[in-house]
Formats: sequence, C-alpha cells, structure tokens
Amino acid sequence: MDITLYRYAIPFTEPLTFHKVKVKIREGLLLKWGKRWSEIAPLPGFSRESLEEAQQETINFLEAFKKGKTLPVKLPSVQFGLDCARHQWSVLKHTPLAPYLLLQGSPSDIIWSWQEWLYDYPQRVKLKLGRYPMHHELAMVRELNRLAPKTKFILDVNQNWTREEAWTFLGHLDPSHIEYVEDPCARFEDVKHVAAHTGIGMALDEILASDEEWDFFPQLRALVLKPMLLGSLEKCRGLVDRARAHNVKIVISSSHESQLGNKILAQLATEWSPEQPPGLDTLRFLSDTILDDNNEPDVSKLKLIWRS
Ligand code: OSB
Ligand code: MG
Repeated sequence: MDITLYRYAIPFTEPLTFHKVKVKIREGLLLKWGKRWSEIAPLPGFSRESLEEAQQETINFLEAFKKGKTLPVKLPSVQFGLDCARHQWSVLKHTPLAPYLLLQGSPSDIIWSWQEWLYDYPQRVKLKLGRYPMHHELAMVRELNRLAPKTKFILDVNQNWTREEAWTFLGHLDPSHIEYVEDPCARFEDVKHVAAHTGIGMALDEILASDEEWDFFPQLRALVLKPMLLGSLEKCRGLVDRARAHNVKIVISSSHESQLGNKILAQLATEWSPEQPPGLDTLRFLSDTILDDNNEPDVSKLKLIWRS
C-alpha cells in the first residue's frame, strides 16, 4: 500500500476569527492512502490539538503501520482523517443537497451583501451572532426578516450570550423566521433554560466535541456535527443514530476544510442526513483551490511531508 502525507496552506480571502483566534491562512494535511484521499485539519480556536501535534501523531501512526503495527490514535482530526482514508464509501442513493448560505461579517456588510439577492431570497441562511453590539445585530436580523419574510434563519451564537442576553435578543424576534438557534450559551443548562423560556428551537454544536454533559430536550431541533472536531466515524455515527432515535435532525458542518475535505463532508452528509442541507458553505472564504480540473488534489500545490 502506497501512503503519502502532504501539507497544504491556502490563504483565506480575509482573516477569519475562531473564538478570538485570528487566522489568515488555512493549513492542514492531506493523506493519500492507496488511491483514496482524506484530510486532517484541526481548526485553530476550535480544535484542542494543533496542526503540529496532529502531524506528529499521524507520522507516528504511519511509521508504526509500515512496520505492521497499529497504534491507537487520540487526536480527533487524526482519527477522522485515518478513518476516512480507510472507509468503504457506499454508492450514494441520493444526490447531495446544496449547502445553506452562510453569512458572516459586520451587520452593515451583511445587510449590504443581502441586497444582491433582490427578491430571489434563499430558503435558509445561517447568521453568525454574538460578535457585534447586540442592538446592531438585532437591527440587522429584523431588517433581514423584513426584506426576506419567507427565509428561515439559523442563528449561530457560538456560545457568546448569557441566558439573559438570549432572552432579550430572541424576545425581539418573530419566531416564525427562525429555523433554530445554534449554541446560544456556553453552558448546557442555560441553553435548555432559554429553550424552555422562549419555546424557540435550538441546535447543539460545540458542546458535542467537548467533555460537557448534554441530553435531548423538547426544543432541540438539530445536532450540528463537525467530524473534524468530533473524531472517529464511529463516534459521529453514534450521534447520528441517537439523533434519529429522538427525531432530531443531523446537520453536517464544515470546520473550514479544504475543497477535498468539503467534498468528503458532503458525501457523509448525503449518507447520514440526505434530507438536511449541510453547513458546508465555507469554500467561498478560501482564495485558492488545491483540486485540479479532474477534482483530484494537485500535488504541485502541496508540500510532501512523509512517504511510505
Ligand atoms: O460554529 O458552526 C460553527 C465553521 C467553523 C467553526 C465553527 C463553525 C463553523 C460554521 C460552518 O459555521 C458552517 C455551518 O455550520 O454552516
Ligand atoms: Mg456552530
């Protein structure tokens, strides 16, 4: 078996901030396992491991594998990349759904970009909140609701509100415009409280990759899965099965992987949650592609790290 490990670096079109960590260039690893490709790309600010740690653990695994030994793997991004490289991909019975639109930036930028849609507004849009003064963000959401009364909004707060802030903000919105609120607060008890107090649907994302306890509650609409942060395919699959048993939707979501990782996630989304538009509208933020005209990684744009 021929195995090769490469590294990529793609500048973002503008610096992105992940939990106060500002990132200008997306970096990650691509693994070629026989004919199959996969990606290992921890996200700064979100992943517990750094890229250097992931690269070291991957090399340790590959060195041992070459000698016929299988080392246990601890880091989520490495588990995910090694699992995808060895996964038996099924032939898809469904065509992949287009991702819902992701809007981020200042409230005035978002309202400005919204004008481009004229009257042909998308069905579902995700807005990142909890980053600018609350009254600015509230005015923005209300303005978007007014311009596009039929669009359903996913409000992703990345755990930035207290429960009082969440009550205040959501109290000023018409719930019929909201698909669900993703991670309004950091503590699970606060999320549940906000849900019970407002009756608005909620989704959990970041808590799923943490050690915090969580459980299903009546207003829980979706689990947002970021496999690069969660780890093994088995762990992801376990969450998919639990969600299904509780009638909760699964939304597969990107951690700003490269075009290759995004393609793999689209495939998993179609396999695990064929009726849910995935959270994969993140390629627009990359200034270059590592894929060639045949949709295969272009090794001339990659740096060779290790070869079997
Ligand atoms: O909070 O969902 C998030 C991307 C990187 C880090 C965190 C998040 C995201 C996304 C991905 O929002 C896109 C999506 O889920 O729609
Ligand atoms: Mg989120």
